[in-house]
Amino acid sequence: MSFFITTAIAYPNGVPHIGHAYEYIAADTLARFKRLDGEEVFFLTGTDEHGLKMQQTAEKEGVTARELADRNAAVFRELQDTVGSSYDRFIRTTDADHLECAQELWRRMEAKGDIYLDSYSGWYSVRDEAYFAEDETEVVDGVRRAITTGTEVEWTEEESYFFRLSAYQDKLLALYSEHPEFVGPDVRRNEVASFVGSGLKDLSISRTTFDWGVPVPGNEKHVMYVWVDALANYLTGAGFPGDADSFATWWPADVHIIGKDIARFHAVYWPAFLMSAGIELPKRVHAHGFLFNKGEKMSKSVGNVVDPHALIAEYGLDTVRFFFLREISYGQDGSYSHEGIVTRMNTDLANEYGNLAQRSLSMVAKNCGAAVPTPGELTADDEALLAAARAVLPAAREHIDAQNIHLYVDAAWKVLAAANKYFTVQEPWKLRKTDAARMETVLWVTLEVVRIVSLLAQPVMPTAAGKVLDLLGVPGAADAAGASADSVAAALEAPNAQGALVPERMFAAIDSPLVAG
Ligand code: ME8
Repeated sequence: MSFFITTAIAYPNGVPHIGHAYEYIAADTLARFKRLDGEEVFFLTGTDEHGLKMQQTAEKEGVTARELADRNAAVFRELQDTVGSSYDRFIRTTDADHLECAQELWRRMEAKGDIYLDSYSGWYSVRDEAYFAEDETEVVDGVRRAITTGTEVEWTEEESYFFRLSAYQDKLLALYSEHPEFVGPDVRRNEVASFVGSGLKDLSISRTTFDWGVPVPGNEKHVMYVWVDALANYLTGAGFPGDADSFATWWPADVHIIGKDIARFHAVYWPAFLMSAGIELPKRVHAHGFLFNKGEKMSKSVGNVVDPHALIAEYGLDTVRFFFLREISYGQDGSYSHEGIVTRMNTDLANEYGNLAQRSLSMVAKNCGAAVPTPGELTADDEALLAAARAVLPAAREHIDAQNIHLYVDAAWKVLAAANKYFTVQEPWKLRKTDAARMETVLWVTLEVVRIVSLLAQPVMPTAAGKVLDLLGVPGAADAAGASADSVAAALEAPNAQGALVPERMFAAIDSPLVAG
């Protein structure tokens, strides 16, 4: 099975912030889960380099748009590595194959009769790279702003190509009702459906007043509206139009991971462009919420923009990844703070996970000659705990397919809580003197749960979970936890040191219990 997952491609007009890191971490976790579950994964991310925002920022900085893009694209790519992202391609909309793809998409929409030349006059927000109707704007302190985003808009009047978006209103409404899974979470689908239901105007899709963009085929006076160009990146990544085999393998995308502010572009414009071009639609668009610093919107003027590198340097990568995915209901807005991170680190990680692994492993080292303990007959308590642990994987699959990442982590941590209780009640340190055989069983059951939880925790905390699995002697675990996609694939394909084949599906190991090695 193939699984194609994408993130939004960021504007490299500045350096990345914590919201970008959050999006990469979540998408990476989904990609890693699918890989460990035996699927062929293609994880695409990158930068959205054209448009007026890039051109204007470059002018302010006294560099060319190309120089600005080169400089910051490198910073975004580096952030992907810093957050441990296992992306397969980092696409830049200035890549040659992307130019070809965006132009082919245009030609197809044109061939369908959906593109016409006219003139545009209306409000445009450079910050949002979006057009706004008059009634979507308001004047605050003498400055006209978009109501939803608060960004300044400017009057724009020029010759422009239009896309017949109005012709797709009914088709889009039919899409949302026949395929409610197309947009998640529900609140975003309702928003988008109500926007479409209230009537769609044709969309201006080219500009003539600047030239930093993809030239319109057949009329080089125009460059494409940056969102036509940007959305096309998902097709470029899949191999459109040149690589038919690749395209057949990866398209349609399984899920586009984006933030809620760009749901309209992905759930209205994008499917309309694709319908027009006669290309299959992606299976799902999932919009996550926004991150706030202690509940406040991050902004340069408030001075609370946190550099993701600083956060990771302070708390460690696994902790930051775990915190974001555990703390925030994926799809809703979330807040982070020093106190919040430290609490999760101390309770969920140090106590519930680290302590249990450390105590059970060190008892094994001291009392079982460091070999895997041999279980005797299992009690009802043993069976119940093991059953709960083994039930997490099927639940996890459902949570992951609905992008309910927080529920997935929660399911694993509930089992850990039960295991901690079990360990306390069973008192294996007392059994050591009274009933060594029972002690071994209790340790075996505990390690079994630690192993299962660690397998499940790998996509979230590749390094920490990989280390625990290594200590437990689970083959291939450390390699599979590696940061790059190559090493994951290699770990899944290559024989391990003992010469035995690493289970192709890492999670299949959940059903084959811990054995002495
Ligand atoms: O929108 N919290 O780029 P971008 C969480 N180039 N997520 C956030 C966030 C925050 N505070 N701020 C931004 C663009 N994001 C376009 C995308 S895709 C074909 C083109 C998310 O750099 C945002 O929602 O402004 C988006 O998904 C991503 O970061 C990139 O935002």
